[in-house]
Amino acid sequence: MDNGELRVGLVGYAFMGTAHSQAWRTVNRVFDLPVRARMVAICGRDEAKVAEAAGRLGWAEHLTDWRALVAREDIDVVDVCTPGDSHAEIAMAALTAGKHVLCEKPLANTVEEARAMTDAAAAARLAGVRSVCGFNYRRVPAVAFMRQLVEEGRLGTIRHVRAAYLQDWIVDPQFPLVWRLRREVAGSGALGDIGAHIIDLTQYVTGQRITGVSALTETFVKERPLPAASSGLSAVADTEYGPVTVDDAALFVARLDGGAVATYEATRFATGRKNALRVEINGSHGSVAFDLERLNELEFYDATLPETERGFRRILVTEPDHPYMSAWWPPGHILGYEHTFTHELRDFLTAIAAGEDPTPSFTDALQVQLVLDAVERSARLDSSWIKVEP
Ligand code: SOE
Repeated sequence: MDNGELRVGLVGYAFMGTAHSQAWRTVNRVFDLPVRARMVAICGRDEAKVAEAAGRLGWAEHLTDWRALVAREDIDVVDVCTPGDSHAEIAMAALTAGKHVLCEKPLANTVEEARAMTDAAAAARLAGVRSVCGFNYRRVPAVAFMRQLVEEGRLGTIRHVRAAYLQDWIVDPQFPLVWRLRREVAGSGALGDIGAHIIDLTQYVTGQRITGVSALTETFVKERPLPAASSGLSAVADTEYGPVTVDDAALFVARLDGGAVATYEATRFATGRKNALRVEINGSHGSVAFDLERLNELEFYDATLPETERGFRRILVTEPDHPYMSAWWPPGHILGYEHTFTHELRDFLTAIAAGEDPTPSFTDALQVQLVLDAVERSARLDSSWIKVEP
């Protein structure tokens, strides 16, 4: 840290790199924080593309070698927005070099890698170096408020958790074999990409951990055109195809350590559903439901009211007393997807300045990885019950 300034380097400039850049540009303009972030350098393999991205996204410099970025004296924070196959190497090198690390989700492609990253984070913590995993949906104000309601006991004992994350961007069998459909790059498919979000979100909101699962996964389209062949040439007879090596959909039931039972569904084949994340939690005193397509709202059913006055009501989560909202607009002026990343950075910078560990930690993210691994093992064993390592 230099004069209350944290100098940031970001690796990756695609969807997540763009979303994070927006948050780095915004965070100190919205929140009054004890430290300021300076956007020093962005890194990517393609020189022309990363140079263009640096200008467009607001980074002072660009580099093509992440090792050079991690070695720089004038970098305090490394933000990892690459595909999963490089998370472990980059994050561990950065931690070892004494840089605070924000790593996109899922933390890694395997439990082994996630464990090594967690060990590296624990060692770095001794030197005051912080690490966090980017489960950004925790930072939707309505989700954070849902957690508050659970913590305050407004739902009583939680019995049911119902979570679904539905997309449809690969329904077309001619959609190319992009990196997210290759196991060696992405680790898994819908499971790790979007299933990881609902695993983290439900555990965060309920404060309960998944202890065991019974799962099934499916890959509906087993071969797809290779990306190079798919641009305009996909109809020609010699189009080359490659195998899809990840799941298109993953479904599982689970038990949580507080006694709740849960269902999870993650799919990229829910035709018409673009990015539909829905979670419902039922407790002895009430229920809450959240829907990402209406992310400023929370449905709340309070079973402690007289029977004649009960019913799901819609809370618009935009009051100054709602999480994160006091820094934004007057009540009723709603937020969107990108704000979750700004809130993530607000919490990360606040924790660094306070000398505290931000959440979700790499340990929390390792636990999500253990659930992902249990789901895959269960699916391979005809949906047998698989316990998740505590
Ligand atoms: C995949 O389509 C994806 O972009 C995820 O990788 C993100 O984590 C999720 O927020 C939206 O969907």
